[in-house]
Amino acid sequence: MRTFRGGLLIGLAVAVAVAVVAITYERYDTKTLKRTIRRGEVLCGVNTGLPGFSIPDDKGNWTGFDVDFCRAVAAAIFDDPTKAKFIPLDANERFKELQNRKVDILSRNSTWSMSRETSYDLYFPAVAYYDGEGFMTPRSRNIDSALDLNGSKVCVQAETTTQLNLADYFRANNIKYQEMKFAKLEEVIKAYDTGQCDTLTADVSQLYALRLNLGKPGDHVILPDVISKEPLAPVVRERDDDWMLIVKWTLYAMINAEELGITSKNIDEALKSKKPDVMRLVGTEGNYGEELGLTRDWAVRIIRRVGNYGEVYERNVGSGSKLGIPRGLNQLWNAGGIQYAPPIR
Ligand SMILES: N[C@@H](CCC(=O)N[C@@H](CS)C(=O)NCC(=O)O)C(=O)O
Repeated sequence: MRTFRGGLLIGLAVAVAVAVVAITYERYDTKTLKRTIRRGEVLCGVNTGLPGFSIPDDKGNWTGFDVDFCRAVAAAIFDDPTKAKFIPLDANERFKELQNRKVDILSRNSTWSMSRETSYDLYFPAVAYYDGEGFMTPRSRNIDSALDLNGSKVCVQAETTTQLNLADYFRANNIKYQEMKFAKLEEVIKAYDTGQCDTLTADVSQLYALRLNLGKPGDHVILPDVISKEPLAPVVRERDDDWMLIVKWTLYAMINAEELGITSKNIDEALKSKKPDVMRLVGTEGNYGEELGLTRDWAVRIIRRVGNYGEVYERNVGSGSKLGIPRGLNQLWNAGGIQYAPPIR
């Protein structure tokens, strides 16, 4: 009886030890790709609600440019864009939660800056959207240049690059203003919409998005001035190279597909193409996808399920959307913009 009880105790101790090792491994395994495949879904940190970029409808279905990028990563890995799970993160918590492994990737209007890479131990693999900070004012103020904002009350969200640029710009131009800083986006919008402040500053793409949610969107103008560089990029943890490469090349596959004229509609024809660049992208020549830890048809999966860069841009924030933001800098390099993907070869 005693040996039976002893055996039981040893068995229990071994089971507990195995469970502890398994949990620790799951938590501290730095290989996000392995963890993602094991889990069967990509955990994606997105904005709490920004039309055109990431917003849930009343049934909890997310749409937007940043959302589609995560779906493209899920398509590359699982051939299934629905294998992306969206976790809303506000400006303050986003980088900490990525570090804490709450998400595998941040796809959330986040500006790539040097200090964010160095001080948070994070990595911004490639620029998904070239943006810059701007201003919105009520049309009734009749202001058409940021240099005429003297004496304004400017609403801004804390823990953003926006807040720092605002101070720099007004100081450099010797313009007086009153900063009205809020922790939450809802507070910023409410303060602007109720007239507590008479100017709202954010990245220009975000001004287009936020204007849609105001009481009377037509009563507000976005000034032409752009006061900063805001290269918005997905973010991953450092020292996780396999994962970083998948995120980086998912974006580059979408940009290269647009450059080569391959869309979600004509992808089957592209599979029959004899053009070397097309063949390498769609995997009928070479084994680029396998070298990434995926399959040969990884890019086909992205393009078929989600689309090329231009398709994603236009339907979410461009001409096919309520935002209607001109392509501008986000046009391809050979069409007047600066979106430029290294070649797949
Ligand atoms: N690109 C800037 C600004 C990004 C940002 O967080 N903007 C605010 C204002 S539009 C936002 O998206 N807030 C949503 C939230 O915190 O829930 C940055 O990376 O700091």
